[in-house]
Amino acid sequence: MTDLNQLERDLLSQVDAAGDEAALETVRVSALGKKGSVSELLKTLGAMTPEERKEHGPLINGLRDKVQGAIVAKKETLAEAALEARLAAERIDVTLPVPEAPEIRGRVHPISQVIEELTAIFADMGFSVAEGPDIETDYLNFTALNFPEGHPAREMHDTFFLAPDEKGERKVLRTHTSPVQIRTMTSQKPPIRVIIPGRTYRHDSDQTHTPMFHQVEGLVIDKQANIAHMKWILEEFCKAFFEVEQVKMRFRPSFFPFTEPSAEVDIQCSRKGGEIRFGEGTDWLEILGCGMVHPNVLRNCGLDPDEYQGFAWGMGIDRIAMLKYGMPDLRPFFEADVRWLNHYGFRPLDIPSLVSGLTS
Ligand code: 2NM
Repeated sequence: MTDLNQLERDLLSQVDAAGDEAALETVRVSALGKKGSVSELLKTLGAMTPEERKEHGPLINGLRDKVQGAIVAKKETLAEAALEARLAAERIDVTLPVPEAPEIRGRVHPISQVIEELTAIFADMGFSVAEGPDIETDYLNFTALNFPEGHPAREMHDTFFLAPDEKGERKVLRTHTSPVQIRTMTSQKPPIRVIIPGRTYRHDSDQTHTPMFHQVEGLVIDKQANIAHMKWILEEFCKAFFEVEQVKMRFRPSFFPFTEPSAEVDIQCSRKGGEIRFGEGTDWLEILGCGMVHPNVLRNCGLDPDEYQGFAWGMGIDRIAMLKYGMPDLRPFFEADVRWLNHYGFRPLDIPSLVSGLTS
């Protein structure tokens, strides 16, 4: 008959001597595993008489419980010691930059950011945003806007034409966002105050032109809307967008088929060492075109020019983005290069607003 006291001392000292969790597991298997010393003893209970079992059962079960308890306790001690050792060995360099969380790792394209910025500015002045399709009818892109058939201004737009449909109608990729102004004037009653940012297309490609580019146009129609209102809106926009206290603007007479009178607008700037600054200097830079909406355009939209008048303007988003953020070349805008986007892009949570600041 096995000496239970001796076996208990042996097993408990083996548990105590185990230096790590692997050694402890070996001891556990040798005692409590299928063929372990304690398990073998438990099996002998089956062959005993009831009297023998009454005597030996509690002793063997007691031994099993004691060994099991010692192993559990030892396991905890070993785990704590292993953690202590790791904490002592590992070091964190708290001066390293914190890696960005996945949800803020992407970058917002400068054009998207600038659209958000100018939307915030014009929304603050009571404008809403309108949108329309990139593929337009010739009527909405030209005719309704007072470009007569065969007028040279149509050719000046370097239009992309789609193949004619079964009725012989040739759709176009819109050459400006102005067709959306027509859609707005024919579907909404004045007073109208909208801006229309969006993609536009012209068959033109060089250092400063891409066949697809972005425009934002604005339109105000009311009974009394006049040039003074237009000048104020454009000046407030330029100050807010370029984040300067004051800008000098120069309105040069120009021509657009859809406005009369028409003007091109320059803003004063300084150019030192290739850097452009607004609100100072003696140079001029053209940034937008504008004018009073032509009576023919109003009539084409079912508005009576004797009752309603208004003004409109248009500017290149890509161009004002380059000016504001000091980007020298237009082409990388559309090359989808993540290195460029990491440099010039915006953090997804830097949402422009006039309250928190357009740019932070
Ligand atoms: C420009 C310049 C001047 C313009 C005019 C209109 C409309 F529909 F009201 F006639 N929309 N956009 C306009 C006027 C656009 O872009 C340089």
